[in-house]
Amino acid sequence: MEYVIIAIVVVVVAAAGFLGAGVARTRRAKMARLPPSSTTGETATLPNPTETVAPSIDSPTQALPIPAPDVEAPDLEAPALEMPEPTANRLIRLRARLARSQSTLGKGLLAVLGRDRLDERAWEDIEDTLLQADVGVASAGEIVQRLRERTRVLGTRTPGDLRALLSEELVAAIGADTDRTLHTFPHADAPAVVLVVGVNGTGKTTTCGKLARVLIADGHSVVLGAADTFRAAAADQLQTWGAKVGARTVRGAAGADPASVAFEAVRMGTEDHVDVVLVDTAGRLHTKTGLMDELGKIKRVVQRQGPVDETLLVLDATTGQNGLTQARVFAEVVDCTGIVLTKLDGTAKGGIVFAVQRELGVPVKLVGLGEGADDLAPFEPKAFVDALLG
Ligand SMILES: Nc1nc2c(ncn2[C@@H]2O[C@H](COP(=O)(O)OP(=O)(O)OP(=O)(O)O)[C@@H](O)[C@H]2O)c(=O)[nH]1
Ligand SMILES: [Mg+2]
Repeated sequence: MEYVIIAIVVVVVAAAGFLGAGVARTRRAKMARLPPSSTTGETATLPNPTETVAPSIDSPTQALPIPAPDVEAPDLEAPALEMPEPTANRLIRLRARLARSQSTLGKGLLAVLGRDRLDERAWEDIEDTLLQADVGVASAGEIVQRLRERTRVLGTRTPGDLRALLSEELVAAIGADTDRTLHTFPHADAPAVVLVVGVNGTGKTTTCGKLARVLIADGHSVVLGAADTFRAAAADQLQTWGAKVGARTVRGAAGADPASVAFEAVRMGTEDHVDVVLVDTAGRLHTKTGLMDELGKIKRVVQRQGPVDETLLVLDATTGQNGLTQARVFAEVVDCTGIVLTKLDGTAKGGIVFAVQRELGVPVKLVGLGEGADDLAPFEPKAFVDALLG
């Protein structure tokens, strides 16, 4: 009998020891999946407005709260940070991306100027070529008039001289002296704030991601604000861009108030002494509140902490005059300070650069020339015209 009791005690002790080891292993596995407390490129998530729990938006150096045992911490492995390409002369390096516009607009113009006689018909053909490339009636008329006048006065005839004149006139029509500086320099006690707005699908989120890379390549630190809470995937998309270059993303729960996300992004940027906060916004909404009201609110709420330094309007170059009409509505409501013209690589209508500035009275500051991470270039009129004329 004694043997039986001793055997039972031994079995019970062994089983308890085995279970204890199993629990400890599970805990260690869960802790290993927690994001490291000092990782850059991490995410801060705001709670759903209906939640009563205080938001977990601590600075990266603060200890993270221990998760409830039944909550799986997301697998956030620290990615190897990419080093974006320097931005100097990007447009020159990406000039081949303008091939479609070059072969219609550039080659078309040079072919007419190369004719034996520059008669009435020739000037009409030049104007038509400009119009077909979406340069717009007013700009096309002006370019032709000035070119015509100067060739007459100067008696220019050689192809080389005509090309130089054409180039000068195109650069002048775009505005060689226009200030295209991106206002991204931080203030004494607050980051520079850039709002990115535009119709859905134009490339806002992509532009935020690419711009973060441009800024980081130029030595700035960046926080991204995912104020497009309309699509759940939008914040993920932005966060993916940010994580690659070590920019933190502030995001809210699906359907959260976009203005509160933008506010929090700026607050966090200020607290962390970051140089620039980039705020991505929605291009459409499913609530009754109009998109324009929403954008106005985002701007007002952000301005409680300091100025909005840039409001960039993203415009898809392939949508031509249609896109321009939609952009006009945005420009009227939010005071845009610059245009980002995307997808110039996918259109033969690069002339939209001329029309958009004239129509909206806002300079093109950046151009998108592809889907690649470093395919966003500061806009330089001379390099652009050189690329068009080949
Ligand atoms: N070829 C090309 N594609 C681009 C460029 N910029 C953006 N895109 C593509 O355009 C598509 C839409 O881009 P998004 O950044 O998601 O557009 P969005 O404005 O944020 O869209 P919504 O959030 O739905 O309003 C993506 O497939 C991008 O890769 C560009 O310069 N060239
Ligand atoms: Mg988007």
